[in-house]
Amino acid sequence: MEGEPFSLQATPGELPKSISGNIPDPEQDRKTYNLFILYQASRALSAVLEVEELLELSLDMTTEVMNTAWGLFYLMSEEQDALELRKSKGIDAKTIPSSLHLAEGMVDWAKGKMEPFSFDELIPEMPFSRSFPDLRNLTQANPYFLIPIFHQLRFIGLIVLGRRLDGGVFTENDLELLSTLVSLSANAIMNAHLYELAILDGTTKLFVVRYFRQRMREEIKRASRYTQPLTLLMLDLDLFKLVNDTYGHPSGDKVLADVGAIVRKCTREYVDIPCRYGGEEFAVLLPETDTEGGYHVAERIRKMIDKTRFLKENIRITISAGLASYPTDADTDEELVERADLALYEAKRLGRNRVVAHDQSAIHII
Ligand code: GH3
Ligand code: MG
Ligand code: MG
Repeated sequence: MEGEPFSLQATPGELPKSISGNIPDPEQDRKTYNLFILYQASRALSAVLEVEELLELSLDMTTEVMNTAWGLFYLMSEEQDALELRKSKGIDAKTIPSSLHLAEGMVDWAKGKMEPFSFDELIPEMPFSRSFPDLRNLTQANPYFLIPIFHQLRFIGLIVLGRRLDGGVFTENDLELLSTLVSLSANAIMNAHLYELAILDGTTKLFVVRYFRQRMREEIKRASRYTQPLTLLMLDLDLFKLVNDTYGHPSGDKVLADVGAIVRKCTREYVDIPCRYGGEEFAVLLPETDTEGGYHVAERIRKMIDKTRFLKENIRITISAGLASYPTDADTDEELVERADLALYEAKRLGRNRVVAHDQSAIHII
């Protein structure tokens, strides 16, 4: 029955939510069943590119295939000093620790372990309890199994599972399947993570220029094929040097991160392409958008930055923007950048904190 939680004792035809197809009977042919689950899992994982979505899918699959009441997905923090709760399923996230701090020795301990293990096994493992004291806070939730996650021998996370819904215990086969399922997930998650690292700027979380340029070439081709307009915004923070000089470079970086968040908020996810074009310069490509539409987006960004107060000193920052559209202002990506840049220059010249559009004949202010 589609949509029902999947159990290892499922009768043929029962389907887990995240895995579809006719499931072989695990009682009759365990090998075929395992292969089926892993095949479907790898297909499902390869269809997803985003880390957040992959975490959710992995936890869904693990809890469904193992038929557990609930599950938690902890992932290693950027600082590598704690496991952070990234996804929970079937349990109120407020009742469980949002992070598990790693003390010395924990990673080595986990490396020696590498296999799923039951929570009960932990109690006598004193080195583990000592080096991972936060784990005791999980006891209330009554966890059943823990699965350390490794990627190329690096400890990257932990899945915690509750009791099985049918009251059964995990068999050797379950644990083998679980290990392989989790390592498939770990590969997909790390690949997506590395991809995100490669295409996103660390400070602003906007796309890097190299990725932006490639997308711009593709989007111009697409716009030409479907005779659709496309608009490019170039934005530059006003008198930003002053912010650095007054509050220091790290504070300047904090402002850039907040501006990045505003730019993301003001643009369409998965459609528009916002990028950190240079130090404190941004570019946003707006597919299927003409000059008027682009002007509104630029104004939205400009206004939101204008009314936001930054840093603990509550400082005001403004931004100037120039825009140019394909095909009215330019035929190629280089021309588009050049025209939008000219308009931006004009916005600066006219006194900053404004949006200027380039038009085929001349620069003018809307
Ligand atoms: P305006 O654009 O309004 O003409 O003045 P401006 O002071 O912003 O001038 P410009 O755009 O030329 O300034 C660039 C300044 O931005 C120089 C530098 O202090 C700052 N900046 C550039 N990149 C970074 C960065 O990555 N981090 C920080 N904190 N500051 C940066
Ligand atoms: Mg500037
Ligand atoms: Mg600049």
